[in-house]
Amino acid sequence: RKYNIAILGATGAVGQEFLNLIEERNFPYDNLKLLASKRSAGKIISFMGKDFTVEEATDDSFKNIDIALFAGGSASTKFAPAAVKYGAVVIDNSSAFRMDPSVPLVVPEVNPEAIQQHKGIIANPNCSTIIMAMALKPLYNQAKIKRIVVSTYQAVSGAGKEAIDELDSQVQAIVENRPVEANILPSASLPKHYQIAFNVIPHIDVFVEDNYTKEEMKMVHETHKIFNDYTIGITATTVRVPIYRSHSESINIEFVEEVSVDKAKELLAAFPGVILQDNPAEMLYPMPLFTSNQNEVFVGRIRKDNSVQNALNLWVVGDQIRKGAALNALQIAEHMIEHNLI
Ligand code: 2RA
Repeated sequence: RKYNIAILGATGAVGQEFLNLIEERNFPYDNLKLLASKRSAGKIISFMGKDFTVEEATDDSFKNIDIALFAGGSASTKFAPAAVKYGAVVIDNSSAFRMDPSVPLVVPEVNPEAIQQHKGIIANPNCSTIIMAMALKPLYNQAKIKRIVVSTYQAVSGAGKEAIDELDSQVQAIVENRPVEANILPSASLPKHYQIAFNVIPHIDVFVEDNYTKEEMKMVHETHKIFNDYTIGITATTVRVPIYRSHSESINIEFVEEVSVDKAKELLAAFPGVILQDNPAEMLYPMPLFTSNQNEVFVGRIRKDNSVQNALNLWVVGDQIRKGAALNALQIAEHMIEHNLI
């Protein structure tokens, strides 16, 4: 069977990756509708030898659509109800519905069973949460997790195409000894902006309770929901770094019982969607240089944390636009097709 697909946010970094992946994975589509804001409507995108004109999204855009892939942003809140009303399954990469009890929050390799509870919308977790969840799940299957301390090193792609372009232009300006412009990071909506080239910014999204950021609290609340385990202690520090596409994460995990380094390596190497890259003698460890544009999440630098009982340190790297967003969403659709859920 083939499916009628709509991509909302087709002209952004995640929207473009949806198209790359649909082609690469030979996703069974019949009709494809590319939707965006009024500003982007009219753009021509050539895809698989055909030219598609990007249309301005309206409620009626979702008539006869089977699967609506939402790249993210405020448009999700606006159009999800209409898409569901028209009978489409919405797979939404925005944060709008992630904590809604009636909306499954899914990483297909981690909690696929949640998909069938959907009421029309399935939420894609935040990129940094997905990447961490892929490393946690094989270990969590072995031993319950008591506490997680995570620090992230997040690519500019997480802040969209404009942030990627801004890193580019800042590096060019510095190389050519011209003044550097900063208009996007930490977030376009904030009153102040900082240069990201040759800098790191310990601020992603906006500040919330206890001077954590929304990004840090997403890692806490979304991980609890995905694992359906609200007893795990989680604390996060999320940082923007001058990297184009991959998010890196330093994760310290405390288990209720010992998980040896060898056991952890065995479990991670066997987990679908994870690649173990851990051989210090060969200087082998995950780096954005190797993980960008890849589908898997890469794990290395696995060490016993000798400062406390039953704890390990991991270094985890994954492509934010692929597994962190577009690939995870498309895999949810693939899972639904495979299990006749759509
Ligand atoms: C970021 N995780 O990296 C957020 C949203 N994609 O900016």
